[in-house]
Amino acid sequence: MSKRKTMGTLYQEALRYIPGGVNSPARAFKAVGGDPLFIEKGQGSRIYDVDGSEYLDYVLSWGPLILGHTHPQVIEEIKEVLEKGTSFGAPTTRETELAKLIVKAVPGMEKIRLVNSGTEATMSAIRLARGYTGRDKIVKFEGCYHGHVDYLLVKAGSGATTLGCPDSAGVPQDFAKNTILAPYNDIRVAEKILKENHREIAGVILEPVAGNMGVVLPEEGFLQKLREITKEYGIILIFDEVITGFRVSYGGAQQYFRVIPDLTCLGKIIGGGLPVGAYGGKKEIMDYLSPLGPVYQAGTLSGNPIAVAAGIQTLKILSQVRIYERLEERTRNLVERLRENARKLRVDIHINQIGSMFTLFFSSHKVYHYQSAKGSDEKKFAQYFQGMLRRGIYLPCSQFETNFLSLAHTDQDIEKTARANYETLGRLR
Ligand code: KE4
Repeated sequence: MSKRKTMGTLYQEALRYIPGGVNSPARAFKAVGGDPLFIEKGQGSRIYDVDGSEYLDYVLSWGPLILGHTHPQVIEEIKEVLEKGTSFGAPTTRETELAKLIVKAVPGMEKIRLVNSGTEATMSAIRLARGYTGRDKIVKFEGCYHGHVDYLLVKAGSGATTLGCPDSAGVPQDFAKNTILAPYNDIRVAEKILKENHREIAGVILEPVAGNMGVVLPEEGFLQKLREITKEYGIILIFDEVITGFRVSYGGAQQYFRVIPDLTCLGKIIGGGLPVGAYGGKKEIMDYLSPLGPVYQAGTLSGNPIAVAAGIQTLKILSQVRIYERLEERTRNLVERLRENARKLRVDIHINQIGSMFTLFFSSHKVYHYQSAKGSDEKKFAQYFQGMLRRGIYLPCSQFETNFLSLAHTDQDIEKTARANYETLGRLR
């Protein structure tokens, strides 16, 4: 049997063939130091690296695994569908079933188109907004990340901010000139922008709860006011719910805050860990899409039977009663313990939490927009990340990402995490 390769060797080998050794820069440990772990398997709330070390997982594949890893019913369903084939490039009944489940769950979605990623969903929703209104400009908010769409990589959050390139190279000025930036949670500036440019603005896109600056909640009335103003000017309001969809509630942030957008983008959870994205909304807008209308969008593997099967099974389990209350309760318990630890140890932190998502900022002030998020102590975060990793807790490798809990996280997991947090905070320099 060949000698097991060390993690370092695996990383060196990956570096030889893959830029940075990762297929998504968000996975690089550049902001926290050291090399990324190579993961062998996941089970419930845990992942195991190739050396067999076990970690409590708060990344959960960056959000999709709200049921935890390898949920038996999801795995069973995937295996059963797999036997019949992997892809046909033709309609299947399961695509209609997943579409129906999502349309019934998400208040603003009368029709939906399945795609393969969140990026495809936001890119397509914006093209649709432009095609429907005949206008070119788009408003996005600083710190929000909507995937790696050229003209949305402008003051983008997530890995773009983590790795210091919120405005990516390779995006011609010409592409970005139709993107207007606004500060998140500042309704006055947003209102001014919309008032002054409404004749040219096709749509406004935002994360209704930002997850890519770390978690930043909408201030009271922000979403409601944005809805009113966009409605007044016939501007398409697009909620990017790739993170919040089926995360903060079964109907997403739009149900949680009772603000209904014209279009919604989804991803992550609706694929149950396989590649699925979706966008949808009002029927009269969605029917502008090819083959009915003039806005083209397509995809070889869109609505793929295996991915759709994982999504259907995941949503069916999530539709059961009290699932979200249980997730929120456990998350609140953990967050309260972390706040108490920081108080006892006199460490300046600020935690934003909603549903089963939260971020612990190394900041002495409230974090309510991109600038205040960026004011966090990233060095201290890196030390914290490494200390928690040494104690078997796997966190997102960036201060500007979201921690997620799953249905598989137990009270014992919370206890272990709170203890590791206390020991780690206690040793921060
Ligand atoms: P994908 O293309 O990565 O499936 O989705 C893009 C996207 C769109 N909208 C929101 C609100 C998102 O959070 C994302 C992707 N999220 C990042 C992490 N915050 C995914 C991790 C990664 O890029 O590897």
